Amino acid sequence: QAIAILDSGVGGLTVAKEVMRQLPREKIIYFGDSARAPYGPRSPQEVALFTEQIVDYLIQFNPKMIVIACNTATAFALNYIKEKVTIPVIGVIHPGARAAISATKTGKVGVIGTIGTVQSGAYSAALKELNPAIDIYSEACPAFVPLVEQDLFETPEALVVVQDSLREMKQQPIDCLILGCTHYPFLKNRIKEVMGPKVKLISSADETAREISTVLYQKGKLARGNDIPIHQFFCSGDAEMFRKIACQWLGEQIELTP
Ligand code: DGN
Repeated sequence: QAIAILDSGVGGLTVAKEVMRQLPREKIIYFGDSARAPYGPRSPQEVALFTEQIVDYLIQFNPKMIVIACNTATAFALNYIKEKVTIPVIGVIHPGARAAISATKTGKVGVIGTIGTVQSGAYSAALKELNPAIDIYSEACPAFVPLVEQDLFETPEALVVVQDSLREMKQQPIDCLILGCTHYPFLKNRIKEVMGPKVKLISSADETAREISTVLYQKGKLARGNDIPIHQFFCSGDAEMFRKIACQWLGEQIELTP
Protein backbone atom coordinates (compact mmCIF):
# COMPACT_ATOMS: atom_id res chain seq x y z
CA GLN A 1 0.00 0.00 0.00
CA ALA A 2 1.23 3.46 -0.87
CA ILE A 3 1.22 6.89 0.75
CA ALA A 4 -0.91 9.27 -1.33
CA ILE A 5 0.46 12.81 -1.55
CA LEU A 6 -1.35 15.68 -3.22
CA ASP A 7 -0.73 19.30 -4.07
CA SER A 8 -1.92 21.99 -6.48
CA GLY A 9 1.19 21.28 -8.57
CA VAL A 10 4.87 20.54 -7.99
CA GLY A 11 4.97 22.00 -4.46
CA GLY A 12 4.17 18.73 -2.70
CA LEU A 13 7.32 17.26 -4.26
CA THR A 14 9.22 19.04 -1.47
CA VAL A 15 7.34 16.79 0.97
CA ALA A 16 7.64 13.72 -1.29
CA LYS A 17 11.41 14.16 -1.46
CA GLU A 18 11.68 14.22 2.31
CA VAL A 19 9.47 11.11 2.58
CA MET A 20 11.76 9.35 0.09
CA ARG A 21 14.76 10.32 2.20
CA GLN A 22 13.34 9.47 5.62
CA LEU A 23 11.22 6.48 4.60
CA PRO A 24 12.92 4.93 1.56
CA ARG A 25 10.81 1.76 1.66
CA GLU A 26 7.52 3.62 1.26
CA LYS A 27 5.82 3.81 -2.12
CA ILE A 28 4.36 7.19 -3.04
CA ILE A 29 1.42 8.00 -5.28
CA TYR A 30 1.55 11.70 -6.08
CA PHE A 31 -1.06 13.94 -7.65
CA GLY A 32 -0.17 17.47 -8.78
CA ASP A 33 -3.14 19.54 -9.95
CA SER A 34 -1.00 21.78 -12.20
CA ALA A 35 -3.91 22.50 -14.54
CA ARG A 36 -5.74 24.32 -11.74
CA ALA A 37 -2.75 25.84 -9.87
CA PRO A 38 -2.40 28.23 -8.20
CA TYR A 39 -4.90 27.46 -5.45
CA GLY A 40 -3.79 30.50 -3.46
CA PRO A 41 -6.25 33.08 -4.88
CA ARG A 42 -9.22 30.65 -5.05
CA SER A 43 -12.13 30.60 -2.63
CA PRO A 44 -12.09 28.21 0.34
CA GLN A 45 -15.06 26.33 -1.18
CA GLU A 46 -13.28 25.83 -4.48
CA VAL A 47 -10.06 24.64 -2.85
CA ALA A 48 -12.07 22.21 -0.70
CA LEU A 49 -13.90 20.90 -3.78
CA PHE A 50 -10.67 20.37 -5.76
CA THR A 51 -9.05 18.64 -2.80
CA GLU A 52 -12.04 16.34 -2.44
CA GLN A 53 -11.92 15.47 -6.16
CA ILE A 54 -8.23 14.57 -5.94
CA VAL A 55 -8.78 12.51 -2.79
CA ASP A 56 -11.62 10.63 -4.53
CA TYR A 57 -9.23 9.87 -7.38
CA LEU A 58 -6.37 8.75 -5.14
CA ILE A 59 -8.60 6.58 -2.95
CA GLN A 60 -9.04 4.21 -5.92
CA PHE A 61 -5.43 3.14 -5.39
CA ASN A 62 -6.24 2.01 -1.85
CA PRO A 63 -3.51 4.09 -0.16
CA LYS A 64 -2.69 3.59 3.51
CA MET A 65 -2.72 7.30 4.26
CA ILE A 66 -3.27 10.69 2.61
CA VAL A 67 -0.92 13.63 2.90
CA ILE A 68 -2.33 17.01 1.90
CA ALA A 69 1.04 18.49 0.92
CA CYS A 70 -0.43 21.90 0.17
CA ASN A 71 -0.88 24.52 2.86
CA THR A 72 -3.83 26.17 1.13
CA ALA A 73 -5.68 22.85 0.84
CA THR A 74 -4.71 21.98 4.41
CA ALA A 75 -6.15 25.28 5.63
CA PHE A 76 -9.45 24.84 3.80
CA ALA A 77 -10.03 21.10 3.52
CA LEU A 78 -8.07 19.05 6.07
CA ASN A 79 -10.88 18.68 8.60
CA TYR A 80 -13.45 17.96 5.93
CA ILE A 81 -11.30 15.28 4.27
CA LYS A 82 -10.53 13.70 7.64
CA GLU A 83 -14.24 13.23 8.22
CA LYS A 84 -14.77 11.86 4.75
CA VAL A 85 -12.24 9.02 4.59
CA THR A 86 -11.42 6.19 6.96
CA ILE A 87 -7.62 6.17 6.51
CA PRO A 88 -5.31 8.64 8.30
CA VAL A 89 -5.06 12.10 6.70
CA ILE A 90 -2.44 14.68 7.61
CA GLY A 91 -1.73 18.19 6.41
CA VAL A 92 1.38 20.36 6.48
CA ILE A 93 0.40 23.26 8.74
CA HIS A 94 0.67 21.64 12.16
CA PRO A 95 4.01 20.02 11.30
CA GLY A 96 5.30 23.41 10.04
CA ALA A 97 4.08 25.20 13.17
CA ARG A 98 5.72 22.58 15.40
CA ALA A 99 9.02 22.90 13.57
CA ALA A 100 8.94 26.71 13.99
CA ILE A 101 8.14 26.50 17.69
CA SER A 102 11.11 24.26 18.26
CA ALA A 103 13.39 26.49 16.14
CA THR A 104 12.57 29.96 17.46
CA LYS A 105 14.64 31.39 20.30
CA THR A 106 12.94 34.79 20.47
CA GLY A 107 9.30 33.73 19.97
CA LYS A 108 9.02 36.01 16.94
CA VAL A 109 8.05 33.97 13.92
CA GLY A 110 7.37 35.03 10.32
CA VAL A 111 4.98 33.14 8.05
CA ILE A 112 4.82 33.44 4.27
CA GLY A 113 2.26 31.60 2.19
CA THR A 114 -0.44 31.99 -0.40
CA ILE A 115 -3.18 34.57 -0.02
CA GLY A 116 -5.57 31.80 1.00
CA THR A 117 -3.27 30.37 3.65
CA VAL A 118 -2.42 33.75 5.15
CA GLN A 119 -6.05 34.95 5.16
CA SER A 120 -7.25 31.69 6.72
CA GLY A 121 -5.18 32.42 9.84
CA ALA A 122 -4.42 28.70 10.05
CA TYR A 123 -0.74 29.18 10.95
CA SER A 124 -1.50 31.75 13.61
CA ALA A 125 -4.05 29.39 15.14
CA ALA A 126 -1.66 26.42 15.01
CA LEU A 127 1.25 28.42 16.46
CA LYS A 128 -0.86 29.99 19.22
CA GLU A 129 -2.30 26.60 20.14
CA LEU A 130 1.23 25.39 20.82
CA ASN A 131 2.44 28.60 22.45
CA PRO A 132 0.09 31.55 23.04
CA ALA A 133 3.03 33.92 23.62
CA ILE A 134 4.39 33.63 20.08
CA ASP A 135 4.45 36.84 18.00
CA ILE A 136 3.52 36.20 14.39
CA TYR A 137 4.27 38.30 11.31
CA SER A 138 2.56 37.04 8.15
CA GLU A 139 2.73 38.04 4.53
CA ALA A 140 1.26 36.54 1.35
CA CYS A 141 3.65 36.07 -1.58
CA PRO A 142 1.35 35.36 -4.53
CA ALA A 143 4.11 35.79 -7.12
CA PHE A 144 6.14 32.79 -5.89
CA VAL A 145 4.01 29.81 -7.01
CA PRO A 146 3.84 30.82 -10.71
CA LEU A 147 7.66 31.16 -10.75
CA VAL A 148 8.01 27.61 -9.48
CA GLU A 149 5.30 26.08 -11.69
CA GLN A 150 6.96 27.65 -14.74
CA ASP A 151 10.40 26.38 -13.79
CA LEU A 152 11.74 29.92 -13.34
CA PHE A 153 12.89 29.54 -9.74
CA GLU A 154 16.61 29.52 -10.60
CA THR A 155 16.48 32.66 -12.75
CA PRO A 156 17.69 36.20 -11.91
CA GLU A 157 14.03 37.37 -12.19
CA ALA A 158 13.19 35.04 -9.31
CA LEU A 159 15.58 36.91 -7.04
CA VAL A 160 13.98 40.23 -7.98
CA VAL A 161 10.50 38.88 -7.24
CA VAL A 162 11.65 37.45 -3.91
CA GLN A 163 13.34 40.74 -2.97
CA ASP A 164 10.18 42.69 -3.77
CA SER A 165 7.82 40.31 -2.01
CA LEU A 166 9.88 40.10 1.20
CA ARG A 167 10.70 43.79 1.55
CA GLU A 168 8.44 44.20 4.60
CA MET A 169 9.14 40.81 6.13
CA LYS A 170 12.83 41.68 6.09
CA GLN A 171 12.12 44.59 8.45
CA GLN A 172 10.42 42.39 11.04
CA PRO A 173 12.27 41.28 14.18
CA ILE A 174 11.83 37.54 13.45
CA ASP A 175 14.38 34.78 14.03
CA CYS A 176 12.64 32.20 11.90
CA LEU A 177 10.44 32.24 8.83
CA ILE A 178 7.96 29.50 8.00
CA LEU A 179 7.84 28.69 4.30
CA GLY A 180 4.09 28.20 4.57
CA CYS A 181 3.61 26.97 1.03
CA THR A 182 5.09 23.72 -0.18
CA HIS A 183 6.29 25.43 -3.36
CA TYR A 184 8.57 27.82 -1.48
CA PRO A 185 11.46 25.44 -0.69
CA PHE A 186 12.18 25.59 -4.45
CA LEU A 187 13.06 29.26 -3.81
CA LYS A 188 14.88 28.58 -0.55
CA ASN A 189 18.27 29.86 -1.70
CA ARG A 190 16.75 33.07 -3.03
CA ILE A 191 14.75 33.58 0.16
CA LYS A 192 17.85 32.94 2.26
CA GLU A 193 19.82 35.46 0.24
CA VAL A 194 17.15 38.11 0.88
CA MET A 195 16.41 37.35 4.56
CA GLY A 196 20.04 36.98 5.58
CA PRO A 197 21.82 34.43 7.77
CA LYS A 198 20.10 35.34 11.05
CA VAL A 199 16.67 34.14 9.98
CA LYS A 200 16.19 30.40 10.01
CA LEU A 201 13.94 29.09 7.22
CA ILE A 202 11.41 26.45 8.22
CA SER A 203 9.95 24.09 5.65
CA SER A 204 7.22 21.76 6.84
CA ALA A 205 8.58 18.89 4.73
CA ASP A 206 10.94 17.37 7.35
CA GLU A 207 8.40 17.49 10.14
CA THR A 208 5.60 16.21 7.90
CA ALA A 209 7.72 13.20 6.91
CA ARG A 210 8.36 12.57 10.60
CA GLU A 211 4.64 12.72 11.32
CA ILE A 212 3.96 10.25 8.48
CA SER A 213 6.46 7.92 10.05
CA THR A 214 4.82 8.24 13.49
CA VAL A 215 1.32 7.64 12.14
CA LEU A 216 2.37 4.59 10.12
CA TYR A 217 4.34 3.21 13.06
CA GLN A 218 1.37 3.60 15.39
CA LYS A 219 -0.90 1.84 12.89
CA GLY A 220 1.63 -0.94 12.32
CA LYS A 221 1.71 0.08 8.65
CA LEU A 222 5.35 0.96 7.99
CA ALA A 223 6.57 -0.73 4.80
CA ARG A 224 8.81 -3.73 5.29
CA GLY A 225 11.04 -5.68 2.95
CA ASN A 226 13.86 -4.57 0.73
CA ASP A 227 12.10 -3.93 -2.56
CA ILE A 228 12.79 -0.49 -3.97
CA PRO A 229 9.38 1.15 -4.37
CA ILE A 230 8.33 2.43 -7.77
CA HIS A 231 6.58 5.73 -7.17
CA GLN A 232 3.73 6.89 -9.37
CA PHE A 233 3.09 10.49 -10.33
CA PHE A 234 -0.02 12.00 -11.86
CA CYS A 235 -0.44 15.54 -13.07
CA SER A 236 -3.48 17.31 -14.48
CA GLY A 237 -1.57 19.97 -16.46
CA ASP A 238 1.56 20.31 -18.60
CA ALA A 239 3.15 16.87 -18.18
CA GLU A 240 6.53 17.77 -19.67
CA MET A 241 6.92 20.78 -17.41
CA PHE A 242 5.95 18.67 -14.39
CA ARG A 243 8.39 15.92 -15.37
CA LYS A 244 11.23 18.38 -15.88
CA ILE A 245 10.76 20.05 -12.50
CA ALA A 246 10.19 16.74 -10.71
CA CYS A 247 13.30 15.05 -12.17
CA GLN A 248 15.39 18.09 -11.33
CA TRP A 249 14.06 18.32 -7.77
CA LEU A 250 14.07 14.62 -6.95
CA GLY A 251 17.30 13.90 -8.82
CA GLU A 252 15.80 10.89 -10.56
CA GLN A 253 13.59 9.89 -13.47
CA ILE A 254 9.93 9.46 -12.64
CA GLU A 255 6.98 7.45 -13.89
CA LEU A 256 4.42 10.08 -14.83
CA THR A 257 0.84 9.64 -16.02
CA PRO A 258 -0.59 12.85 -17.46
N1 DGN B 1 1.68 24.49 -2.66
C1 DGN B 1 0.46 25.01 -2.17
C2 DGN B 1 0.54 25.50 -0.76
O1 DGN B 1 1.35 24.96 -0.02
O2 DGN B 1 -0.23 26.35 -0.38
C3 DGN B 1 -0.37 25.92 -2.98
C4 DGN B 1 0.24 26.74 -4.00
C5 DGN B 1 -0.79 27.33 -4.89
O3 DGN B 1 -1.45 26.62 -5.59
N2 DGN B 1 -0.93 28.61 -4.85
